Amino acid sequence: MALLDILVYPDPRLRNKAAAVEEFDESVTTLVADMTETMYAAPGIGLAAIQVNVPRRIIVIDTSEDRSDLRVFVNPQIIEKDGEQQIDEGCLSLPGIYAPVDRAESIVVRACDQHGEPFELRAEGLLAVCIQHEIDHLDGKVFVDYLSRMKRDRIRRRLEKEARKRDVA
Ligand code: GNR
Ligand code: NI
Repeated sequence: MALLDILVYPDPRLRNKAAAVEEFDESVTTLVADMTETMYAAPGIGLAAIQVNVPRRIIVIDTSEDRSDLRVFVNPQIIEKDGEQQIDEGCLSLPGIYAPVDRAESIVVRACDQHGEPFELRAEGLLAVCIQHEIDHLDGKVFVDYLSRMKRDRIRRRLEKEARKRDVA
């Protein structure tokens, strides 16, 4: 297992679009194990492969309190969306930034696990938000894209300033 580096906004590599997994080989199970370790260590409730600079359609999520409910989504597709909800979202690629985003309240997602086994899942609430947030990453999108240009610019300047401080230290 290995801890992976998480890209920080506005890193242009967060704009890469992830390609579907075609072959469920050891590279997939190894990446899932490393992403899981990285998500729990961060700590976060989800992680998309794009955030660790691997442009493949792979997501890990655990929204449980006691970190006992790992879910793996390979090639996820939302096939149904219903209702609306808005919660303050955060992102491991935007440390310290939180803002509300409009999302579907309930979704049905079709995906495969890390071994290529297909499944469908109905999700609501925080899990549904997290799945939508992670699939956005796979399409090169981050949640601040839904905010106004002014708010996004302010966030970008703040994170750039913090990155400069880190480089000097
Ligand atoms: O850890 C995370 N928390 C979170 C909170 C509200 C909505 C979405 C998320 S996902 C985020 C981890 C992350 O950046 N995944 O891409
Ligand atoms: Ni994120």
